[in-house]
Amino acid sequence: MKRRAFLALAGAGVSTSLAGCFDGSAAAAEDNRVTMTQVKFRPKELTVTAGTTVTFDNTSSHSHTVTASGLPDAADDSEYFASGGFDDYDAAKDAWDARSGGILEPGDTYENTFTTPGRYDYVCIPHLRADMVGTVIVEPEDDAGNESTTGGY
Ligand SMILES: [Cu+2]
Repeated sequence: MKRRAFLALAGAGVSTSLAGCFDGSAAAAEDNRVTMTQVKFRPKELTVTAGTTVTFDNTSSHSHTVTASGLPDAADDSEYFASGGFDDYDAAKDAWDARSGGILEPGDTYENTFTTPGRYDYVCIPHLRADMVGTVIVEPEDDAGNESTTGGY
């Protein structure tokens, strides 16, 4: 009887430490997600592996945009990303000025899959002056397994 109780306790201890691990996993899953506060992207800099889809989630009560401000050296034009699906920054800016698209209202999300390693800076157009900017760092896949078989730049 006593031994059983001890085992139960030991089991509880194991569960507790596993829960700690799960917390870590949850945090890892969050790594592919950027939230928007009043005038900030969080995290400001996010590092992902090539092929990762990043979700930008407007968790604030303000309207924002996710608009790439520059392209990494390795990327071609197809790597441009912006909420609203614009082809370049000027198009996104014009759309914002005209309130004609690309706006992420509270609760809206925008996703982009980053396929080419490099540094991707982006901004929130309406809050650029408040320094609402962010960066996604895309690293090559760890295992060389299928690396660069779809290159063709
Ligand atoms: Cu904003």
